[in-house]
Amino acid sequence: MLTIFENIKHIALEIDKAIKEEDLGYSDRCNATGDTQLKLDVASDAIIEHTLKSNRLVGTIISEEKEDVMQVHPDGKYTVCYDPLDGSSIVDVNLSVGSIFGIYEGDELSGETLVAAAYVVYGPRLELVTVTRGEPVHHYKCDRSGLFTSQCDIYLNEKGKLNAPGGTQKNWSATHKSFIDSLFAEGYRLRYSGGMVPDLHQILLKGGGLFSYPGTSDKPDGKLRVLFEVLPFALIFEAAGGEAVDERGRRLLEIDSGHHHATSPCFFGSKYEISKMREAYGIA
Ligand code: AHM
Ligand code: MG
Repeated sequence: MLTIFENIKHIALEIDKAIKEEDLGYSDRCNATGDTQLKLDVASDAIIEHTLKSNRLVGTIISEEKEDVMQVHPDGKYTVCYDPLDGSSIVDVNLSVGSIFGIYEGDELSGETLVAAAYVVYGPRLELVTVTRGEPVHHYKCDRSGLFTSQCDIYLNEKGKLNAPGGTQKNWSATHKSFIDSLFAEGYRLRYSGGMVPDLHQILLKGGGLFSYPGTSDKPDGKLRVLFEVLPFALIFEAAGGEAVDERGRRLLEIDSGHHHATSPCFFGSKYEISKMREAYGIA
C-alpha cells in the first residue's frame, strides 16, 4: 500500500505542474459520462496511468475518464479507481481542484474491498490526505522541495459548523430542502465551491459539518460516482470519526457499487449532522 501512496505523491507533483503550466482548454474527447474532457483531464489521466503502471502491486486501473477497465499487471493485488481531476469545471476560474483514489483489494469492487483511499488538493498549497482501513486519516503538506511533510491526523468533532449542499436547489425534494434550511436556521454557514475535494477537505480540517449531494428530480441517483468519489470519501469520513450515508441512511460503504460509472446520493458529515439528516428524512 505504501508504494501506491508514494506513487500518488509523484502523481500529485506532476498534475500540480500540469495545472500551472498547461492549456486549460477543452479537448475533442468525451468521457464515459458524456462530459467534454478538458485537455487537463486527459493529461492528468495519462500521468496517473503511466505512474501506476510502474507499480506491480496494481493489477487493474479504472478511471473516471476512461470508458473501460484497464488491466495493468496480471498478478497485481489491487484495483485502483480514480478521478484524475475532480472539479475540472472550476479549474479555469482558479479555484481548488483535486484527484481522488480508491484502492480496492482484488477486482470485486465494493465498500468491503476498499482497503485504502487518498485525495490530493491542488490549491494555493499542494496537500495530500491518505487512509488505510482501520488506521487514522493522515494529512500531508508539500513543501518547496517537493517533500510531503506529515501534519496532525484528521479527526472530526461530534458537531460542525459548515454546510455544503450540492445539486441544483430547484430540483431538490421538499424533504431535502427543509433539512438544509433547518441547518442554516441552526446557525450553519454555507461553504460550497463546487469542487467536492476542497469542500470536503474544508469540513475535515475545520472539525466537521455536512456535505450533501442528494438525488434530485433531474438526477435521481445524484451526480457523484460511487467507485471514484463516494466510497473513497466514505472511508475517510468514517476513519475520521464521522459518518457517510445515502438518502436511505445506509452506510455508503455497504451500498451496491453497481456499474463502474454508477452514482449515488451521498451525505458526509460529523455524527450530529448525520443524525439530523436521519431525523429529517424520517429514517429510524
Ligand atoms: P466532475 O467529476 O465532473 O468534476 O463533477 C464532480 C463535481 C464535484 O466535485 C462537485 O461536488 C460537484 O461536481 C458539483 O456539482 P454541482 O455543481 O451540481 O453542485
Ligand atoms: Mg469527479
